[in-house]
Amino acid sequence: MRIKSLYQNWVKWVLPFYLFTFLPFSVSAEDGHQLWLRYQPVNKAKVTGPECIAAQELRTYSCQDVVLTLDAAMEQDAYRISDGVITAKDEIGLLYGAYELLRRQGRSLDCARDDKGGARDDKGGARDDIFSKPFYKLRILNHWDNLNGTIERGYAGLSIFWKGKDSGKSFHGHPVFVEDPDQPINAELIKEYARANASIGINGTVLNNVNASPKMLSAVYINKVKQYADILRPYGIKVYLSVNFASPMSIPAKGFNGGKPVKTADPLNAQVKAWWKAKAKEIYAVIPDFGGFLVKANSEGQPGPFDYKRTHADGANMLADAVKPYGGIIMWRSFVYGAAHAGEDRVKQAVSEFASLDGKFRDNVILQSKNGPLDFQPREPYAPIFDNIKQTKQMAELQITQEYLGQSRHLVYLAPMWQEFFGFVAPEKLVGIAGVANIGLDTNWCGHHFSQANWYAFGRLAWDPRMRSEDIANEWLGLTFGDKEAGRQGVLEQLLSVMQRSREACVDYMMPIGLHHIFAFDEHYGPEPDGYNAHVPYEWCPVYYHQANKDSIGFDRTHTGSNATAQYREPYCTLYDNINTCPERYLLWFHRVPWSYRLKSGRTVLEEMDYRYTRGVSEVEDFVRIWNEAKPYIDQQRWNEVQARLEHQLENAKEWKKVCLDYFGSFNK
Ligand code: GCV
Repeated sequence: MRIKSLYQNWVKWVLPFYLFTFLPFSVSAEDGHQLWLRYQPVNKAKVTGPECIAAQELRTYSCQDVVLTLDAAMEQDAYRISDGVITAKDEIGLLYGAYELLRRQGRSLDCARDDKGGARDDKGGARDDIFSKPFYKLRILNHWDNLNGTIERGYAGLSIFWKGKDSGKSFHGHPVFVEDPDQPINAELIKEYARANASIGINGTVLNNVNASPKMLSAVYINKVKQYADILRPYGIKVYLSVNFASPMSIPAKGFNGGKPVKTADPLNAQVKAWWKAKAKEIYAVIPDFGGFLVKANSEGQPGPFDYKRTHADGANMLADAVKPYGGIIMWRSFVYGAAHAGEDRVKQAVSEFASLDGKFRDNVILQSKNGPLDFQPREPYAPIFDNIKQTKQMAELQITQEYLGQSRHLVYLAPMWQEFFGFVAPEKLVGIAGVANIGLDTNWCGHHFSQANWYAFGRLAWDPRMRSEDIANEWLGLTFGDKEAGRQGVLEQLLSVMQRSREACVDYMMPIGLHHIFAFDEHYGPEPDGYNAHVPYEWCPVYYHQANKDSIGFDRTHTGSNATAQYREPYCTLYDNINTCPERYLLWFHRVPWSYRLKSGRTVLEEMDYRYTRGVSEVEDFVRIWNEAKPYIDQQRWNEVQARLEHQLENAKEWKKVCLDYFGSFNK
């Protein structure tokens, strides 16, 4: 009784009061699952032309009538939008054009400004005569997803592709998962994933970790890959797999040697070659447009051609020959250290291992290299392998998942960092781009709502690496938080400033003036500048990278030290080698300096650190302030979730500052 009367009173008095008072300012509930595709169905556009996904999308969401036309003379994936007509070579080009149209319309989130049809302002819908084509043919996500459902460096839950089951065992208090190939795939979720990727032009996906299990190539998993390929194909997305170089030693290949594995993985062995050919045939029989293989070989314990005294070229070419008849490619990673050149400065090892092999790779082999020579640090100079390889095709590997940039707990927008990279490595040098995905089963896909911006930015830059990070952020903010209301526009400008400043802030509060890899062991999240462990390779220890002692700090990579500077093209070789011309953002990366050294600011090294760490912290304080002020304009759930993470980021930034200044200060009494 009591509950009923409370309810009646609430409906009679409280609800109308609430509606009257708050509705004009309220924003609908959102959990972020829709990403930047928060279009509301309009269902009023007449769409003519071939019946395809583009037509369905436009019919549902477009505010204007659209004609779709095919033109066989157009380049693959390019589209033209002119006067309500989208033209492309095929249905995938039409789909890209449709998403561009919706993107323009979506920035205002309604049709109000377009009711009369025709051209709209620069935020709105169709502008006459848009022509666009992708800069790269290969725009590929790399998922570091394991077959047991976990994700290496994944911060947004378990894998969307692979499911495991609890083994009943635990490791350090965490349950141990094992593979469970019998579990069905989540077709609906994968379709949403496909749609999101197609909307930003991504056209390939590597479905498993580069630390690959040989089981990936077993029949049961190939069957699953086929199911994924069938869902992704209509969205223009090819599937690729990471392969374990020693797979022939443990997995049968259809039609090969009665299902028996081979005793070796030596790339020059005839049986091994035949095994890979049989495996390629088995895959292509069920996935005719399979993209090819990604390989991590002789790196961090993975098997590879060195195990048989063969070269990377021997290994890559053997695989290339196996997939060549089907149009497949091999993406061979240059992220190697500790094998053939163990003991050498780690940042030099890729060039040492690959430079002499340049020109020796098949034409369907692409060398895939991380943007920096070390490992996705908040700031690194560009990787000089891009200067040293001239005759072999190259791809850049960017890391969307923020392994070293606060993971999915810090708001760090990565496009400014990627843009910095393209300032050194001309986009024309590359044939494609790979991005290590930050996607998982979390409702909002990426863990942090703002981490979605990094997935989005990766796709947009893969389509056009000359896009400005600011324009991408602007686009994403408009689509993700909406710019319909006048008041919200000012807020979005503030958020844009947060995004644009966030990477530099992260560098400041984690590792300014060229410090690098001073993260806690293995987890790579918090600070551990004093990290040293005699049982792991020295280049996994933070102390290896800063080499601080009572007199000096920094890694001498000039001609007086490891001479890593010599791997750079001019003018960078000379510029970086000379302490007077080396940009101070790379100071301790390239130079070893006494504690008394003064930077251009006049501050000593420790004073400069103090200044930068403090600046990083106050930047995050400002981000918190801006987000708090944005509260009335952001839906509650997303606001709360971001707010909690920003508070956490601030705590972390203060911790970084304290730990690092205490530690480095202890040398410089
Ligand atoms: C997939 C770093 C990461 C590893 C990753 C490796 C790589 O070392 O910490 O998790 O392994 O890079 O890119 O292969």
